[in-house]
Order: sequence, then C-alpha cells, then structure tokens
Amino acid sequence: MARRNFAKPDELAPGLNYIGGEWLPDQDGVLIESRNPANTREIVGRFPRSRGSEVDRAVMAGKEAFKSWRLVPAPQRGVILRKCADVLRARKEEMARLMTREMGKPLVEARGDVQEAIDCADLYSGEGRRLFGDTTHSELPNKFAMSIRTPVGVCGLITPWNFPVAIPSWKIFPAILCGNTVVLKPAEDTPACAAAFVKALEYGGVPPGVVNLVQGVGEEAGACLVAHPEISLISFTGSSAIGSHIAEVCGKNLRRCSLEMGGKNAQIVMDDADLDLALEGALWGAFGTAGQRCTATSRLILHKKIKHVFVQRLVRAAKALRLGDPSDEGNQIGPVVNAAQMERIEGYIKIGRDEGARLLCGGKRAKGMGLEHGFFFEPTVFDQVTPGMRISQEEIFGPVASVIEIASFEEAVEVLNGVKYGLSSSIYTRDVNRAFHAIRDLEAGITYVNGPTIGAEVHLPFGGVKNTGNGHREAGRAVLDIFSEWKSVYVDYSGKLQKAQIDVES
Ligand code: UN1
Repeated sequence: MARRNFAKPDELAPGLNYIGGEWLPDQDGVLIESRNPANTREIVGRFPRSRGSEVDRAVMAGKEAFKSWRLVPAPQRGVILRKCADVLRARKEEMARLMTREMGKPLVEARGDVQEAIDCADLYSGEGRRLFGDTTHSELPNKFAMSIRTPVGVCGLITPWNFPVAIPSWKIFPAILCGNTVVLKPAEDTPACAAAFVKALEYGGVPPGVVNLVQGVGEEAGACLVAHPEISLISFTGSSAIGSHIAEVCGKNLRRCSLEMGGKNAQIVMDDADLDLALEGALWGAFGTAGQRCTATSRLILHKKIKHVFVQRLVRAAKALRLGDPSDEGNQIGPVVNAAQMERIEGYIKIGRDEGARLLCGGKRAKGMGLEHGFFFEPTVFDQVTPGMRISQEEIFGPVASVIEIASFEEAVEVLNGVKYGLSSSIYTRDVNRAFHAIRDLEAGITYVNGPTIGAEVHLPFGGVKNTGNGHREAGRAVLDIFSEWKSVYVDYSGKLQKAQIDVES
C-alpha cells in the first residue's frame, strides 16, 4: 500500500499528526490555532485538535513498532540518536526562530532550548553503549547472576510549552534509547515546536511508529492518552493539579507515572555574598523566560544587612530590562505565553497588594511601542513579603519576584523550605561551611551555590521533592529508571537443582 503522507517534504513544522511514520490530518478536521504571543495577529500555524480516535491510532502504531524497536541493539538505537543530534544542530537556528515566534522566549534563550535537546541526544546516544546493569556473584556455585534493563512499552509523554523542544527531548531520547516507543502530546500553545522537533527526528532516521505525535488539548487528547489501556507509562511535566489527577488515573490502572510539576524556587543572598553576582543571578533567575520556568526564582530571601541596597539595585536593573519583540536580539524579555497566563499573573499582583506586600516596580501589562498586540508584562518586584503570604507560597509562573527579609542563615533555610514545592534552590555566600550546610538542608531536588535557580544541565538528575514530583528524576542516568524495567537473570550451569537460601546458610 502506498504510504499516505500529507506533509510537504521540506516543511519545518507540518500542521498534522505524525502516526506510524505518516503525517496525517485529524479525522474530525477540527483545528487549534497557534499564535505569536508577541503579536497575536500573527498565526504561526494550525494543528489538529485530536480526539480519542487519533490517540488510539498513535498508541497502536507505537505498540506495533515496539515489537521490532525493542530488538534493535541499544548501541544502534544510540546511533540514530546521534543522527538526530546532527539534524537538530543543522536546524537549530530555524527551530529557535520558530520557538521564539510561537511561545515568545527571546531568541538567545530559544537557541538554548534547542541546544538542550542536542545535549540530550548526545548524552543518550552515548548511553546506548552503556545502559549498564550489574553482574554479580551468585550465592551458589556454577551459577551466574546479572541484572539488565528492559523496555517498558509504549510511553505517553505530555509536555509543557515553556521548554517546547528541550522537555520533549529529555523524555523522548531516553525513552526510545531504552527500547520504548512513544506518543507525544505536546502543549496546545506550542504545537509547531513539537512538530518541528518530531520532523527532525523523522529526518534523523527514527523508524516509523517509534515516535508518534498527537496534537490537541489536555482535556481531550491528553486525557485519552493517560487513560489508554495500552499505555505502559505516563511521563508528565506541568502543574501539580493536573499531575495529581494523572497520578490518580495511573494509580487506578496500575501504570507507572513520572510527574514533574510546580516550583516556588528561592534564592538566598547572605550578608557575605558577592552582591554583583547575586544581583545578576536574581535578574536572570526571576525574569529570564519572563519567569515562566519551573525553576524560575520567585522568592528572593535576603539578609537584612544587604537587603536595602540589594533591592534598590534590583529595582533599578529590573526597570532597565528591555521588553519587546523577542525575535529582536536587542530585547531581553519577551511576552508571557497567552491571555490566561497574563490574567493569572495580574490576579497574583492583586493578591500580593491585598495581602500587604509593597509593589516596587512593574505589576502591570506593558503597553506602547508596539507591545499592545502581545502579552507583555513588566518585570515586577514585591517587597515586604512575609513567608505566609500567597505570593510567597503559590507558583505564579511570570516575571514576579517576592522579597523576604531574614536575619540569619537558619531563618533563610526555614523560609526557603517553608513551601509545598521543592524543585530548585540557590544560595549566594562566600562562606564554604554555610554553603555545605545549605546543600545538606535545603529541601529541593537542585541546589545552586553562587548561581541562580535556573541552569540545569542534562547529564544530572532533574526533578524535585515534595509536591514538585512523585519521586522520579528526569535527565542524567536517573531517567533510565523511569523508562526501563529491571530484569534479574540467573543462569545455573551446575546441571543440578540448586536452592537459594536453603542450600547455603550464613
Ligand atoms: C523548566 O524550568 O521548566 O534549568 C525547565 C533550566 C533549564 C530547564 C528548565 N535547563 O532552567
């Protein structure tokens, strides 16, 4: 049968699903529209708003491809990942430009996002020649023992819009390297980025059915994927509310599920810190990606001896940040992703004011100079924030930093830990003893010393404690435990029945 393929060969991001190696429209023909958040008059593309039938086809395509993909030697799977890395390198600039248009992060950050995917492909490509298990001695003579990693099956991957290439990459690459096949349901705000990424993987030689893409919205395609009986696991990055719902469904169906959720990350600045460095870190951590990172710095915990001067400088620098079209390299802060996000941030500004926090700068939508057609929000600093306030406790996901004053290191640790999340944390100090106390005592999956809360590298575990996650880690070698099952193997070459625990005693 001739292969149907509705995508144009040279198209960067086809407005189609990718199922079983074919680019296909949704059967219903209902579309979602992707618009540029810096200028909502510009349509980036139209993509299928898929329903259960498309999800089902994608899962079944994944199931079919799993039969042969699981048998491809891991080093060879790694070679395909290396080719994917090459394609991504070649397409880095055009993918970054598409990302900037679709979700609004400045071009320099968008390049970093694609670079993170390249790093991931490089890392897991090499992992194809490692994927180590243990070999060990049996307690019985003439018997061999080892543990090996085996794939899990078809993996459902649900990813957010804030790292629209990096996050799919750090799920897809380790998943397929381990021999699984996947169905990706990307965020409805960034369908073009997902399509461009999957297209690059197709070009890199990932066989049909190994990576499937179903565009759509969470309540429809996402929900169908989570509940699908042929899915072996769900890996989700997004809000704690949705993650908790996914965990319920997966729990009921006895499916593995790995969740990467909210954060309320803080940067501590002690009185002995290098203030120039700490200030630079705070600006990047709080306002980079317009604060829309799970790892963004949303609380600044400042020692009272330096607080006044630090806040003065922070406000001056925040006001000087250049807001505007993120594809113009002169601008540092782009728009937030959509109207709902804008309203959410505005809601928190009101909450902060009502709670008695003092607004030092920002706090409103940016207007004028061509910004009126985008979702631009001014970098915002709240002072006189206390640990119990909602703006101290809840994830805002926007360019809003809350300043909390503390009088000692112990108090700083208590404040930093006093939230329900635990993703990233940071301390600026020149005291090495204090730094190590922080490493030990901060309740977070990531701790930076003299660096901001953002900047995770792909070869280390990524994830958090408390309500941020459910005990898993992505990236690094840790992610392999999500995407593989351990099998213990015993080979008895004694030629007789040997009984563990019975033939030998200690
Ligand atoms: C996220 O915040 O959603 O450490 C992911 C960082 C990036 C990844 C962030 N490398 O900020």
